[in-house]
Amino acid sequence: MSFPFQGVDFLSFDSLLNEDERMVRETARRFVEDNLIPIIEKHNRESTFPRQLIKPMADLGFFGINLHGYGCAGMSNIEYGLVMQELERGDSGIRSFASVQSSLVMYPIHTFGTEEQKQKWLPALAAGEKLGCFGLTEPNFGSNPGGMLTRARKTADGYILNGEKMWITNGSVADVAVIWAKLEDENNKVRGFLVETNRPGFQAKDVHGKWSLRASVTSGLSLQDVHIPAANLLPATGGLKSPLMCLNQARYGIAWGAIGAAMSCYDTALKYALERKQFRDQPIASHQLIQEKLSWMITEISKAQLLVHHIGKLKDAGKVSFEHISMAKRNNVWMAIECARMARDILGGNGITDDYPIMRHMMNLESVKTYEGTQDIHTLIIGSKITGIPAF
Ligand code: TGC
Ligand code: FAD
Repeated sequence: MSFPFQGVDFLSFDSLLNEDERMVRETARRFVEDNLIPIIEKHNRESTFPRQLIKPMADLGFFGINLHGYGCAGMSNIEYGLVMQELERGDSGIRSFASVQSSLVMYPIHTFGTEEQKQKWLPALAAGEKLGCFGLTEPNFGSNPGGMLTRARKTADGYILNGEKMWITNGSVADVAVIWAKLEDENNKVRGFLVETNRPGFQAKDVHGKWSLRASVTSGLSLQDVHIPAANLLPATGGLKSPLMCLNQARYGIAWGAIGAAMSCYDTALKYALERKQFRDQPIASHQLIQEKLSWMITEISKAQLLVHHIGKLKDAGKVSFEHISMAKRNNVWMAIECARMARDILGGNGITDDYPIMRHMMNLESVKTYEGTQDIHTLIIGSKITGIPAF
């Protein structure tokens, strides 16, 4: 059972939003209420990705939302964040899908691609007619992608790629993979390549048995002598910094998304606590220990909202640093997991079932804590900034 969502706003956060931003959020919220919430528990149980949502999400402009031109919506970073918040209030896996398509596939093509690559891919990706994935992580190189073993070698008319990528969201449903590889002919500099997934030698195999992000596709990729034309190199990529720039876009969206998951848990717990009665026929919300948990949640959610709003404004002004984004991702995902755990506790036995969304959010958030830089890697990124000493 889930309760209709009214929004969570303790500090008049909405007064910081303009009319367009509120309207975008309402559109995303309605989409999630009408299309995602009714089907998500079934998809989560069956571990299937709800493909039927791709077209409606594309029609609402959710892919490449903060990019300009080429069929993209060209919205502000606050609007982008609010959409991610609402999607993740539904499910982290659906937000993941949108993050990868937008921030990890469309953004690199938009930022590092040729005009021809942009014309070919961006309108189709924005319309959801083509899907993409982002291959950075490898079986033995996760937090330390700079150690990657995937290699590209120049040929007369293009490149040959060899390597393995692991934990790749959308891997087996993608039409195009943004693959990061070291180019042997350029002293092993990291470059980005567009690899159509139907090329001989490219294989994607799904990871099964996940207890987290069950409504999202996660795959391992294998590239065995995959030939691509020279025109598939993303020419403006150069060094590890290029994929890390893509991660900033996605991490920013995740920082907003995590608030959505936390809001869902808080809202469910509050409504449940007001209805559920124990001892002297009193709602459990009347007990001080329950109020303490709810107070903690609303305080942390409110602080998290202010953090991402400030960072969104900095991003729009071109003044954000990647360390700012690390702080928001690290704090907000931690906050959301703590909210999920407290909310689960408030629901007692009911909290462990999928009659309520809490346990699903909690399990999803375990992945969100790990991907796009683990909690501890973001701690070290902040530590490196303030001390000047990289401790990785
Ligand atoms: P390091 O020497 O520190 O950095 C190399 C160069 O890059 C610069 N840089 C960044 N630039 C832009 N944005 C960032 N976030 C940047 N971080 C670093 C840095 O200034 C340097 O520039 P330059 O000019 O000096 O060359 O590199 P390192 O090898 O020591 O690694 C640093 C570290 C550990 C922080 C980095 O590798 C890291 O962030 N590791 C975490 C890996 C990660 O997040 N992987 C995510 C894979 S994708 C994914 O998870 C998708 S999940 C699906 C979904 O989103 O839903
Ligand atoms: P490791 O790097 O092995 O880390 C294991 C533990 O060691 C962590 O706690 C970490 O914090 C800690 N650790 C590592 N180094 C240090 C250090 N120097 N100091 C202190 N502690 C350290 N990747 C992609 O490229 N594309 C995707 O689409 C994608 N989607 C994903 C989807 C899911 C569901 C998941 C789970 C992962 C996905 N990833 C993707 C990969 C993700 O980015 C990595 O899992 C993540 O970067 C961590 O790498 P790892 O799993 O290899 O863990």
